[in-house]
Amino acid sequence: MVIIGAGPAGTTLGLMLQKQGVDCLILERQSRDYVLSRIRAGVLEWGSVEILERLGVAVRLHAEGHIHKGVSIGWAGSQVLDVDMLALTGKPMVAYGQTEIQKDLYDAADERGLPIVFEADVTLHGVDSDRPSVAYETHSGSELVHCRLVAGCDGYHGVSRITVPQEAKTEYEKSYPFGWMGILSETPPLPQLLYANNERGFALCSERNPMLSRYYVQCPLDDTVDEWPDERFWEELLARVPASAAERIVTGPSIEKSIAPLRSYVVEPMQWGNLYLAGDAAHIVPPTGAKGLNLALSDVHYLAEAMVASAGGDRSLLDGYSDRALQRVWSSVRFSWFMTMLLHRFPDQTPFEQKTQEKDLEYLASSVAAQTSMAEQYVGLPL
Ligand code: RFL
Ligand code: PHB
Repeated sequence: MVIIGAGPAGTTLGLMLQKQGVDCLILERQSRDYVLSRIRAGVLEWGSVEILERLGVAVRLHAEGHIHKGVSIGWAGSQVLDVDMLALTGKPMVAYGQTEIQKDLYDAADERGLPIVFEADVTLHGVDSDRPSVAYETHSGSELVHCRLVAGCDGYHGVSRITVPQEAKTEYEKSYPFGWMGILSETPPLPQLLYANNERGFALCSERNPMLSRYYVQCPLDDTVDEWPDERFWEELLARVPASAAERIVTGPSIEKSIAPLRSYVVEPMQWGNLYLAGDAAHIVPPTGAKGLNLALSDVHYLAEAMVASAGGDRSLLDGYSDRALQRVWSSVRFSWFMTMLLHRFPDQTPFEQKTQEKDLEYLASSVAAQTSMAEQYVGLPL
């Protein structure tokens, strides 16, 4: 097998296949240091924790990850709702940065001799035939690898999905008219994740570890990082969260700052010939539901099972991979869209839409059934 992309999806898939005795090679466009420097997700579903446990890469996650039993939602200035996901569903979430997961996955790959070629310029050939091949060029020359199956785990901007001809795929897309300006700061975080819907826009308080906080504020799509000096960021964040949270937030210099656009995207089917797409290569969700990384892990859970069965001669799981994965993908796409619509202020929001959004939040606060519905999707539907 050849796996394109050594992000969380590709590296996890490689380790899963290797564990089952299936040979594979991973090709990554960027350098190892570059991949490890990207600041992304922070919240893991319990199902994702179990996937990493089964793979034997969760020792540091358990030692350093922070179990969260719920999240808080602030709205209408001072209202705060604590959704106790653990009490409502029996499952907690774990805050553990994607960067740390990626480090653990690369360390396991090194120890177990899983080959990853970094800084590889990849092209795919004949993936719709029985003899796919992958050509790649690195600083040390060019190679051509023949294989049975190709896994496209190369994210939204990779080569895999664009190799699938337009007539063989259907794309579903929604973009949102804002982005998230995110910072990391070496300050103690709030004890619980806090999402805030405020008239100035959305804000999120999250964490990476007891001395590293991650904060986001909704910003216009065309804003640049230069327009957000630390003072402006903190002022805006503190104005958007309820006063009870603002007085507990410890501010400090940012050590990382970036802006991400929000979009929902799904390609169907997630396979073409002998090419199988997984993770962000096949779908993107806005980060509001904390689902992207979790979906990448559930896709490769299904894909590894299918690839292992096919190595033993049974192709039925491979043939059904896309249908199976898309069930979970669309649940998370819907939930992430719902959370995005509930918690952000839209530039063209009418007073009517504003009123219905407020009513949604009031209903959530007053109904255990509504909170249970949110909780069961936030902690993750079963695999
Ligand atoms: P990745 O991580 O993009 O990895 C793909 C890898 O493929 C490489 N690549 C190529 N390699 C070879 N040839 C090519 N032509 C290639 N083109 C690209 C890339 O360099 C890269 O290394 O996709 P993957 O593995 O599917 O993992 C997906 C997750 O990274 C992503 O969904 C999450 O980060 C999304 N996300 C969150 N997900 C969660 O589950 N919980 C969260 O709390 C959460 N918060 C977030 C997020 C994403 C964010 N941003 C920046 C979009 C918060 C933010 C702000
Ligand atoms: C994060 O910690 O980066 C994070 C947490 C929750 C989200 C999105 C991002 O919904």
